[in-house]
Amino acid sequence: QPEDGGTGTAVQTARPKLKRPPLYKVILLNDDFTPMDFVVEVLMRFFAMSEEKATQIMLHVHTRGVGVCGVFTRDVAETKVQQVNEYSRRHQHPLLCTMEEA
Ligand code: TYC
Repeated sequence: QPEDGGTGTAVQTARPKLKRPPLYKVILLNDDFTPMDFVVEVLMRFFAMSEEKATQIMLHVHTRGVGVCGVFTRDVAETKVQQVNEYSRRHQHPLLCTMEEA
């Protein structure tokens, strides 16, 4: 414990504990029915991807079964998942989005 210039008084050394928030991967799942161009549109709309990047991710999910759309704090990830799933349902596609801790 440091002292205050020889007075013998203990000085508080406040060290604010800065924890990084946990991050979550937003994951897109493949299915047999959702049209490829709808998936690309979703990725562009909700993840601000270029058409090229969105096409790349869509094809990855199509061939591998799952793919990461992005990594976000919990609230943002939850919102993205909800937006994608609601939008897909509203357009009558079974496309599913989920999240897991990174
Ligand atoms: N497998 C779909 C098809 O052949 C395309 C697709 C890609 C669907 C990615 C979902 O997350 C997905 N039309």
